[in-house]
Amino acid sequence: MELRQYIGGAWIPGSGALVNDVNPSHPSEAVAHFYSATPEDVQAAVASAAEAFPEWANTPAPARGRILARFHQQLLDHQEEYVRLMMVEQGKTRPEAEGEFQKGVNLVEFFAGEGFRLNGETIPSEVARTMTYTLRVPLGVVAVITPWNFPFAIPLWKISPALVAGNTVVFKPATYTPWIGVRIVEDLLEAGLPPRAISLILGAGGEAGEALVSDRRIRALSFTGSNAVGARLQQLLVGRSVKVTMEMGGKNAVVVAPSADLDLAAQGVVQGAFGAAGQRCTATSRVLVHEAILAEFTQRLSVRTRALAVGPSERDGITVGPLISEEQLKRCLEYVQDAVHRGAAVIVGGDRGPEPGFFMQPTILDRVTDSMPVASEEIFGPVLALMPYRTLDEAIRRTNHVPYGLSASIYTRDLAESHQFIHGVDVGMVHVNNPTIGGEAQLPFGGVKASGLGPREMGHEGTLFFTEVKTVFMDYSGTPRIGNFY
Ligand code: UN1
Repeated sequence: MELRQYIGGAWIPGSGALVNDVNPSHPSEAVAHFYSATPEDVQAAVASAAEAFPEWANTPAPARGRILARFHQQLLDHQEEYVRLMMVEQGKTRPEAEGEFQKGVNLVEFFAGEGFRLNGETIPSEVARTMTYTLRVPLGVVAVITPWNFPFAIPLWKISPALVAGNTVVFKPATYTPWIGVRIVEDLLEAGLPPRAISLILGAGGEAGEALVSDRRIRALSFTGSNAVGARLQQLLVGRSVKVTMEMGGKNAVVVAPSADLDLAAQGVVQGAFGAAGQRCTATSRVLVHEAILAEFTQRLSVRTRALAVGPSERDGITVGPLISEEQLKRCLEYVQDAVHRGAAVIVGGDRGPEPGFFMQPTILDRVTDSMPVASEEIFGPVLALMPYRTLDEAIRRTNHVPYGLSASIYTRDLAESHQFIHGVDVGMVHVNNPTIGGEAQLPFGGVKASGLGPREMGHEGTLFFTEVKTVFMDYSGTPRIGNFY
């Protein structure tokens, strides 16, 4: 299967290098291939989006929302195809792919309704017979660059608000998951989106993304991905008036307090640490356990972790699929070896999986200290650092000691302790008796410190990012403005 880009209202092959789209459960199987976008392809995509902008911006917002509502129905009609693509292209297990599908369609459903809610405000003026109010207007061409770990939901949570707000989009999905990107664009077009309101570019490595972000015609960038790529894109934007929202790394901690329901906590930590094979920015990668319950909790956590089944995502009973690439697998193994070298102990896992795909055993490390890289750097794989703590203040301080601030969670039955934790942790999202992962379409999603830049995504705030405020002074007095209010 050859995948094509969508530029200027036509499906065309890229003119750059050949890239194989590989099944990470069976790396010898090429699922599809494509030819990368060149900088000229990218420029053509931006030019087409710029031409399409005025007409789309002038389409009433509820009508834009209705196209998204039809798109929502298209996605539902093609559910099985998307789920299978997430399994073969990304390596998700079926329940994980179904979960991501549900989340993605919820997002589209929410943003379709935003067409009815692009409200400005009326605000009283200082001046008699003058009406002052704000309008929410679109920005223009926006660039959407998305990662491979949520190849369905993340594009939808960026493209849907961008379109409903009246922008035109140039979308670059991750190199590892181009096919899902192609299907999303096909379904948008079938739903009635004007052909040039979206372009799709497929690129290998950084070239296409950098050409996109370097284009002076883009008015906003919505990016999810690594801190390294995020920093590079920020450099390309220096000195330009481009709105930015970036969602990057995490090093999320769960605190298990003495009063916690230990089974619930163990289940939540396993889900947060090893779901999606740990390849999510919200993954639980540290668990701080009160010393009084350390032995008991470690035992329950280990039993649950050993019960996970690693293997090809399509096989029945598999609960942990592959990592995305050999490179990613090596990186995870190196973190484990480094931690052991520094004095940590592997208590579960620690090695590759048993089969040829990019599999890694879910791994728990004990005797970890805060200064080890495994306890402070994002790993993006199924590796969990287990550490004891003594006081809640200490647990909060250590939760905060990393450069990231995406999400955190506490398992406790103590209400005061919950509130102290909520108040004390420096993160964008905080959970009580819940894993560190996940989000809901209508709730703002994102992090502080190195985890993010710019406004939150999802929810109404996610829509507002893709708009500008226009302040209107409507003077119906028929007299010149005098006084101090200029
Ligand atoms: C989730 O936790 O279910 O890249 C979503 C990521 C996040 C999405 C996480 N942007 O992992």
